[in-house]
Amino acid sequence: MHRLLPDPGRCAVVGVLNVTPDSFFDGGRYLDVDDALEHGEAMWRAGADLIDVGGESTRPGAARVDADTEISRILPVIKELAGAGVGVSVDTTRAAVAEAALAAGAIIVNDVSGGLADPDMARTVADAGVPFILMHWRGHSANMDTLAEYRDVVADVRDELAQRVDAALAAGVARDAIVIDPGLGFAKRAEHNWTLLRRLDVLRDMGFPVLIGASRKRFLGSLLAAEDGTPRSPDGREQATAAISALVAAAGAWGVRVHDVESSLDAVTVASALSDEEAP
Ligand code: PMM
Repeated sequence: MHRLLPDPGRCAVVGVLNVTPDSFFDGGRYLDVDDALEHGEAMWRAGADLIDVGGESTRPGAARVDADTEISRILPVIKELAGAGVGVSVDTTRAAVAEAALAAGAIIVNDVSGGLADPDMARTVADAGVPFILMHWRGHSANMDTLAEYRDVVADVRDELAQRVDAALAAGVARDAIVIDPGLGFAKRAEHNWTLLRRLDVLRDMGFPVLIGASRKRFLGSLLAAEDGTPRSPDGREQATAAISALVAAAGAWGVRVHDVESSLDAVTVASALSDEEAP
């Protein structure tokens, strides 16, 4: 495992910090730098292994912002958090944003496009020598829901991720710096997400740490819908998120990316006790 990748001896917990006005769950909550810092530090104190800071919403249908806006949102937050000793990843699809974030103290690049959105991304990450989280992605949020067509979702996601891994390696990213992520909800309908979660072994067999981002996503809202079909609101999806954290930890995920650190930390701790005969 790369020295900059958290390796806490259980499934890692990555806390989400979106400095955006429009992310589906925390959009608008942390646009103010002080609010963002307070929340980031609180997640870190609660035991997060990494704080993932993003400045562009990827919610379905979201419009893009320009790189300068993205940088101006996240840079002060990353500088302060990293300066306070917090481990920070940057959630961006742009090489210029990644470069600025790394210069400000981020130690990991989380690219939801797996390097596909910006041809300079993989080289930028390789030059910096930092870990690279490659998520499965087929297109920007404005039209991703139209791209959810698969022959066999598990095989297709595996093969498309393998192409992103090959491109990253070809650009000079070290093998031990790569983390893969199936990208739940990105060009995927609920049934695709469930099938991918059922077959995590296929992704694990690719030989890289696997990150899962299920936190409060739409497929949990539809699973927990009211009798009249109204989806459960994002605020009511936390217990289901923690259940997924426990289950994917038990299935060997390297990490979970979540909005609520406490509940998922408890969940992955339970999973690790169950799998460890030395535990109490
Ligand atoms: N999901 C979102 C954003 N970034 N990054 C990774 N690696 N995996 C994900 O599943 C993922 C991500 C969207 O959720 P948010 O709006 O709550 O950040």
